[in-house]
Amino acid sequence: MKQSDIFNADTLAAIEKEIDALLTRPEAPVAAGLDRIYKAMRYSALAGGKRLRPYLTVLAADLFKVPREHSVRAGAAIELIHCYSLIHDDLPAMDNSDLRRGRPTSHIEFDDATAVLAGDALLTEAFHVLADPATHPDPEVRTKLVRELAHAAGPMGMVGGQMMDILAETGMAEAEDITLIQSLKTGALIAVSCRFGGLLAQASPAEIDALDRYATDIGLAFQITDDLLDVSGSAEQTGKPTGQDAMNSKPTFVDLLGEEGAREKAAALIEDAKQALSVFTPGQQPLAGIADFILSRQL
Ligand code: GRG
Repeated sequence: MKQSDIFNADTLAAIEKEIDALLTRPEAPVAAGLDRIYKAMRYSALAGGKRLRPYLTVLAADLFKVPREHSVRAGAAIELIHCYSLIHDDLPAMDNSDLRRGRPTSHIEFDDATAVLAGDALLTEAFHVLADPATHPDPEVRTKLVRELAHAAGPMGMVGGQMMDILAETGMAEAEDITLIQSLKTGALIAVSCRFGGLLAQASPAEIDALDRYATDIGLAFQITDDLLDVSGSAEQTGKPTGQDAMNSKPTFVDLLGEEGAREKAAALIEDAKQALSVFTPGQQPLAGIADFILSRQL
């Protein structure tokens, strides 16, 4: 299944336009350093990518008819955090990768210091965007968005998962450990992307829980398909080096369950994710489509 079969081109264009606008350098003051930091932020954040996380925010918010101007902006803030994590993950001190989204990584194109700063700037800018009244008129809603994203991206979320992943070694991890690592490293940001739809709408706790269950399932399935692509995909297809998990001795579901078992687990998670959406009948089809895309994705 191709991304263009499932993702709406106008929605993707609106997300792209928002990220571009958010990363436009204010004209003053004139300084080469400011030109360089914006250039590096834009290089990584406007370099393609599936835009899965903001797309999920928009679709989850659509369930409650949240104005697109709010959901696109809130989703774009999450994408800035995602782009920061990719820049830092590719650094020599972490995965030491030279290819991302089919292009040289930030530290190769610029240098290590610029890549660190570009990541830092994308991270901090995300919260600047969320705290702005343009994201939502109600300050309580904005505070919840900031709090939930900080939690998902921080030590009990993506950063904590990345630290666990760095310490983990193949052969030492059980299914439970791998699930915890992946649910923090990759799953937390995917989960908050969906929860944002409910938070923007001030939806009920039951509705937010249903979004959370859907997101937790697709997040884990997403990581399993990422591991499968690392084993059987190519750099031309994925835009990043493959075979990295084995090279870095990273424990994955493919090690634990084999390729077939990992595919079966991903399929079961996707079925459960679609079940979780039943509370949103009849509006759940677009989110169900994303779940199917995750299972069959080739990039
Ligand atoms: C450095 C704090 C810090 C965290 C890094 C997200 C992450 C944690 C590392 C990325 C490494 C990786 C390959 C993780 C597996 C799943 C994943 C997040 C893949 C990349 O996301 P996609 O496929 O990428 O959505 P695009 O380019 O489409 O946005």
